[in-house]
Order: sequence, then structure tokens, then C-alpha cells
Amino acid sequence: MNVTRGFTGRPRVHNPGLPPGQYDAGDDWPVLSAEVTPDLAASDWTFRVDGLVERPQTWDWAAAHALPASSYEGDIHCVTSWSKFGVRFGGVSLDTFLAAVGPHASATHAVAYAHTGYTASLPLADLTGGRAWIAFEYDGRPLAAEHGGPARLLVPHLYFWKSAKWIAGLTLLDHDEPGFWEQNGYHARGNPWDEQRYSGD
Ligand SMILES: Nc1nc2c(c(=O)[nH]1)N[C@H]1C(S)=C(S)[C@@H](COP(=O)(O)O)O[C@H]1N2
Ligand SMILES: [Mo]
Repeated sequence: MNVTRGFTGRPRVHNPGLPPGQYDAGDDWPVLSAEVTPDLAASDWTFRVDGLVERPQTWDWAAAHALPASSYEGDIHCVTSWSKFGVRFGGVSLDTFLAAVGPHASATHAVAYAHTGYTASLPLADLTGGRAWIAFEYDGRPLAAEHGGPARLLVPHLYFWKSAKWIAGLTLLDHDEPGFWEQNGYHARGNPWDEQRYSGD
């Protein structure tokens, strides 16, 4: 009758994929929105890239879906300390959109803005190199509205507040222009592995 605790349930081994100060949310996917989930139909969704680019361009749902598909399978990390492992998103690589507009050499940063008005600022380098997407799908299904559907920005190697839900566009700049959370004391870059939570970290 010597039942050893630990033979049942999730093994609590240290996960090397967990950045400092984070915990594994398991199957939960918390919803974090500063605004009310908008009623945004795919047919009303557009994505624009402008600012310091050669050819500013706006894609609608059909035009964005005509681009080569690209997916992400990996982890996401929220600054409120939950991480989620092995998520799958489908969409289009931001490299594809950026190649179409032709960023100026002077462009160093981007402000991502949502159809709701939410903004997040990022170094442009973090949006290139196959590390950022416009995501339409989660786990092979349309992205749920509360998680940013019909489309969100996905920059999974940075804290998740950079991944603007209901993404409407990117404006490329030659300087950092703090977005919603960055104006409220959060870090300009937000690399979870360096625990860049707040400005000054
Ligand atoms: N438009 C918009 N995008 C947003 C947010 C938001 O409040 N509004 N919150 C950010 C934060 S802090 C996180 S952790 C993730 C949460 O995404 P989720 O609700 O799909 O988990 O979205 C990010 N993108
Ligand atoms: Mo977050």
C-alpha cells in the first residue's frame, strides 16, 4: 500500500524551455486584452505596412491568404509570468510582407497597431529572419476572436504583449516610439530570456 506521490499527475521536472521567472500554464491559454474584443469580420480585416518603406501596401484577407503560408510551432511567454509550450500558429511570415514594401535602410523600429487602437513597439530586427508572423490560425483552426482573430501579430521570441491582436498594420520608423505597454513602463524590446520586463531591466 505504499503509494508514492508523484506517480500520478504531471511530472514537475525543470523545463529548460522556461525562461527565468516564468511558469508553465499547461493547457490553459489566458486571455489578456486591454480592450473589449472587437467584432471584426475577416472581410473587414486589412493589414498595412507603411512609414519608412519604398512601397506602402495594404493587404485584405484574400490578398494576405494568397501569400505563401508559414507556420510557427513552439512556445509563447507572457510578461505576467505564464508560458505556454508547443503551440501551433499558421499564417504568413512578416519577411514576406516586408519584402513587398521594401524597408528603407534608415528603418530601425516599428510600431504595430491594432484595429482597436492598441499599439506595441519593436526593433525592426525582431520582425525579420523568420521570427515573426501575421497569424490567422491556431492549432489548424481559425484564430479565436478573443485571441486576436481574424489575425494577430506573432513575435514569439519576445514577451507576448508585443504580439498585437487584431493587427491592422506596422509603421516603420527610424527611432523607437513606445506603444501602449512601453509607455506604461514596460521594456522597449522584451526578451524573456534576459527578463526584459520593465524599462531599465
Ligand atoms: N490588441 C491587443 N493585443 C494584445 C493585447 C491587448 O491588450 N490588446 N495584450 C497583449 C498581451 S499583454 C498578451 S500576454 C497577449 C495575450 O494574448 P492572448 O489573449 O491571446 O493570450 O496579447 C498581447 N496583444
Ligand atoms: Mo501579457
